[in-house]
Amino acid sequence: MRRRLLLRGAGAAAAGAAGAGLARHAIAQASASAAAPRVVPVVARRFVFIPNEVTLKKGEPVVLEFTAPEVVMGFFAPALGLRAVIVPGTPARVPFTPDRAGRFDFLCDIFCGDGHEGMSGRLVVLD
Ligand SMILES: [Cu+2]
Repeated sequence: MRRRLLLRGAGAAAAGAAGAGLARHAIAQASASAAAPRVVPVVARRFVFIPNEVTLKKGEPVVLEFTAPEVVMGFFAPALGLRAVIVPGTPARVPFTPDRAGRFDFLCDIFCGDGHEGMSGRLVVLD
């Protein structure tokens, strides 16, 4: 339940930050315009995120696109309220527009094996 709320909150925050109402958001998704957010691919494998550091720009909408070739993985950035479950075979897309600069750690929050506890990364948001 908490997971669902977090995801919903993150989506609403991203849409709000982009200044888009629901209708505008739908239109933006339907058209492949130049304003389409930058897609940042991240692979989650035992026991690393590749890349494990992603640099973003404040105010620039992105979609973090996670894939997990091996087993189910989690992505959780608590300070940003972002979370996703990454299922092999299905990319997990996390739309996100950073609204403040800083360094934000993320981690795998689904047990994936002996190295799970050390599986982490960082989003670096520049001004
Ligand atoms: Cu894990």
